[in-house]
Amino acid sequence: MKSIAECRLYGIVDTGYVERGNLLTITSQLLRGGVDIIQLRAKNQTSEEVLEMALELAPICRAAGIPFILNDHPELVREAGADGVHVGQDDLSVAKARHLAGPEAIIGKSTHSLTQAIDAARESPDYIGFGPLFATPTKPDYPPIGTRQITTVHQALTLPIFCIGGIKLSNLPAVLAAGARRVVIVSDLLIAKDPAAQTAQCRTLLHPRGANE
Ligand code: 3NM
Repeated sequence: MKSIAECRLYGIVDTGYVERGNLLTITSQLLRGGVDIIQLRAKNQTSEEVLEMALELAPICRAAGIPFILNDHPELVREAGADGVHVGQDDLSVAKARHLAGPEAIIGKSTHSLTQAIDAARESPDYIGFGPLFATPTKPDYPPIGTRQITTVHQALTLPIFCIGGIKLSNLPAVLAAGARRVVIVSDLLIAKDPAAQTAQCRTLLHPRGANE
């Protein structure tokens, strides 16, 4: 399986955008396009539903050698065959998530400011999210933090940082120019006419020299 250090393009399959019956298809399209890591984000579904969806998606991610992360639900990671869990600022600690998900699990944490990023790094997650950079309907209640602190957060921390929030193929060059090395892209991949092609184009910008660079 690809290590987090190798991952630059993080795709989230969000049930706010993808109907139940399309989950497997869209996940395959993201994988075909060359996404490096995938998360299942199902904010309005029960644990049972999340488990059922995860059990469908985990095998195709595993077959592709791509880490499969659950948003919340650390207690389901092992049963779902997932590789890790992503927790928010208001969720349980990284240590608690690791305890529930298992010692091998990848643990990610959301941060929404430089201070939160520095505090989160002290909890030793495997990566952090940093955003939202721009206003986004996917997470509407969070004030955008812009791109000015991207360089600073990379100077301050050594762990992998995935910039997130309103990132699209169209603004990805500017986000990279502002110092981002890794990004999460949700709606721009999911609502694209051709999600695999959109993913592939984003991937080319993030891995300019090829596969694992
Ligand atoms: N977390 P899109 S922003 C799920 O800042 C999520 O922590 C964010 O979706 C954070 O690519 C976000 O469609 C939404 O803007 C990202």
